[in-house]
Amino acid sequence: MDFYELARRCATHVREHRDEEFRIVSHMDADGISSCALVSTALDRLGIEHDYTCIKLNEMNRVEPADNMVFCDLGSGQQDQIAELFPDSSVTIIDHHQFEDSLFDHHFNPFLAGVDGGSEISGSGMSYFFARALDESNTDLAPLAIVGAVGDMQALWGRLKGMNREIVADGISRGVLSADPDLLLYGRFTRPIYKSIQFFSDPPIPGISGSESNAIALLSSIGISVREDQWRTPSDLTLDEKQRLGTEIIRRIVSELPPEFARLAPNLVFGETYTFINEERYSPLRDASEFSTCLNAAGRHDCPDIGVEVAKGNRSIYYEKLMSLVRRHRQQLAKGIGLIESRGISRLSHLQYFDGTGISDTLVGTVAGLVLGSKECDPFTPLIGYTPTNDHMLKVSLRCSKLLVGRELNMGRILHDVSQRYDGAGGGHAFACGAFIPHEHITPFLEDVSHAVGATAE
Ligand SMILES: [Mn+2]
Repeated sequence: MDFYELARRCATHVREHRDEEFRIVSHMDADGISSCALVSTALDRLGIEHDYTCIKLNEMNRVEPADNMVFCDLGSGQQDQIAELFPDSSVTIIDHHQFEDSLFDHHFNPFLAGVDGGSEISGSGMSYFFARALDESNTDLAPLAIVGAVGDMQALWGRLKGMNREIVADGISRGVLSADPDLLLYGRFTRPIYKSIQFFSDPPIPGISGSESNAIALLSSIGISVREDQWRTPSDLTLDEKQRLGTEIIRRIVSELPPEFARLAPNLVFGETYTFINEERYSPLRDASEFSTCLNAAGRHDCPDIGVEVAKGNRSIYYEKLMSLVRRHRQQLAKGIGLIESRGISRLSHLQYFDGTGISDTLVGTVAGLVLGSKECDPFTPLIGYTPTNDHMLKVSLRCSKLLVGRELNMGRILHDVSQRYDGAGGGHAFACGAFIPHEHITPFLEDVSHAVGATAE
């Protein structure tokens, strides 16, 4: 089935019901929040009355039915449940996840059109194409689709691909975004350049990652000043300075990298960055990746609606609230890291892990990612953190270097397979994934994961 035709069908369906009430149901992560904001804005512009709710995947049974329901960034894999819970609603599904059978007539999913929803288009990308089918002039919403794609890690090797490229092109010609060859440093508009280098950790820069003074020394050794009137951010660097800095970072990384990784390392240093031109000069919302982190923080702290409102362009009070959630997020992560530093990291032959009891199950994965970049860890061995959930299971979160993915390691698949053996469930991305398993199985579970990693390394 043609991709655009699928979008048109859903759009026509929604237009036909425009005088009725609508409810948007979306996922609680950055992609889901962006999706929700996109669809909600498109409905607003048509004068369609609606409300919205962003949920966790296991919360579908808490959603109240409405005459018309639009599910985004979820639903394709929950069609049986949706049919059962909302028998009297007219249902539209806009999603990018894999599914078995399509039960609904108004189902917009890339896999129906032979497009890979894992790497080429996100939930918010699908929502964008739906919004564009509703009204061609909705191309000004392209930045939200890019936020979701980046949040769903679709720029894994430094650059968006597939259908995402069409959105980038739309955004550029509409004058709302720019896509530029750049250094892949986090905090392009908000951090002093030396901080961005200090926190660069995949792969680590020998002697530099984790050390503020060495990061400053690196910059001065290649003649880049860290301060003018105020601290310079990565975005303040000239193209020539960026090239010099990137080349030096790669040189240092490669000097201590196992040779099989050396070929891939430049793709984690140089890539493409996405700038939202209409956002203020030093706002975190100006960069796709930081915007997505802000929305993520809103979701993880149970305030997805604040993220949706900011993404819809409602700034002032919502922006202030979002920034305070981001600050709370950072504080809790720092507390989590401190906890793990005092507790220490344990090791198996091909896995490292920590007991994250005391860290919330929505944050343990992010903490694992940050701890993996610290001196306590081997950067090229996957790291697991686990913590109890409210329903008496253990949440297991795993992070590993993207360079391992380049060597054909898919941790999402490994966690999926191993968790099934222990009455659990899991999956996710190749380098960032998780599982839920019963407490009593944690020790053999970790041993099996370690064993599975060892098996792929041989
Ligand atoms: Mn998604």
